[in-house]
Amino acid sequence: MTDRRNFLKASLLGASASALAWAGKLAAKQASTSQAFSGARVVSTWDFGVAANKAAWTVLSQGGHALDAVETGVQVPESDLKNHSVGKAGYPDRDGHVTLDASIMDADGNCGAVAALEHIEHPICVARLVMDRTPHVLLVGEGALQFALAQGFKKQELLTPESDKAWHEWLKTARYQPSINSEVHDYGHGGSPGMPGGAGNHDTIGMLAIDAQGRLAGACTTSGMAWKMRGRVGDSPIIGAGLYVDGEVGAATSTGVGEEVIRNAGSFLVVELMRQGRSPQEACKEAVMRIIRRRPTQTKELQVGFLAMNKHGDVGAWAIQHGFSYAVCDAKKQDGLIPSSSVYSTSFS
Ligand code: SD4
Repeated sequence: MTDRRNFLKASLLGASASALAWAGKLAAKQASTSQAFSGARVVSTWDFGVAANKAAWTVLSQGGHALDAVETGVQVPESDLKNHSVGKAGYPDRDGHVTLDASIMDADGNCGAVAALEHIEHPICVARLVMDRTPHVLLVGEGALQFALAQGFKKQELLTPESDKAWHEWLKTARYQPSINSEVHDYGHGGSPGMPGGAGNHDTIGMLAIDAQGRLAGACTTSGMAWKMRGRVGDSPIIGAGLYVDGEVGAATSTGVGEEVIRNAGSFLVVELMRQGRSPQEACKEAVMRIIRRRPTQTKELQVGFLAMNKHGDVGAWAIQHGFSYAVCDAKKQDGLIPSSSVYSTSFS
């Protein structure tokens, strides 16, 4: 655990002085209240957001729509076989089924989502089609799969040998303790209690973008909590919980223990706080504090992080625990990774 912590600290420090200086400039920019929109930008949760942002940037840098950018971007971790918390190769539920949750939303309130979807590598694309081609917002389970297949998606096995092995390891104790894992995402460096395979058990990608025309959009996709109960759905596909976008104000997304986010309509709350005049960072902080105030004991040792962007493209984040990071990409810099502020400054063991 200590090695892992050191690795994580080193990684974050290694986010480098230049990233921090850049983050400082971003924060200063955000502090200015009458900031005009200054160009396209995409942000996303965790370190795997860097690669996802670059894919989104291929759309934004060519003048593409923010909605297409976020759909393109989050497909990167969905296909990444080393990533065990999003898409294919995600850790399964306690019965061995990989079930995926995803949502997508634009500035005008158009949105689509899928929950507990099995056998489809890119749930975000199915969510986009729920938005574009159905009168509904959310399809779940068998119905979501039926819709995906009817739209031409191919059914495939999402449980990789590596994830299957990790699941069998977990079955030896079958200890489910989502609250103890708050570390930053890592791809197999070290491990965490109850988490053979060395990966965190809750790292969703939430991505927010503003395009050259000032249009906002967001996407969120995850395999949810590893070893969850069959049928469990987290915050990620729930509009207003894991994702919310309002073109008049801004956008927000979340990561961490979804139950706490759902309880507080987290992303909606962040957007409403921005509507009342708070900066993205202040809004994320207040939403985190709201979660803690409502359940101070239960939330002491679990992670929730929010990431927000206002309609000017200013960005902010806050988390309960140390270790959350977010990736920022714009015309100046495509691979920024910024450590989020948090309520508790040290990870617990
Ligand atoms: C969930 N919020 O299913 C998701 C998991 C996750 O970072 O974030 N992780 O509860």
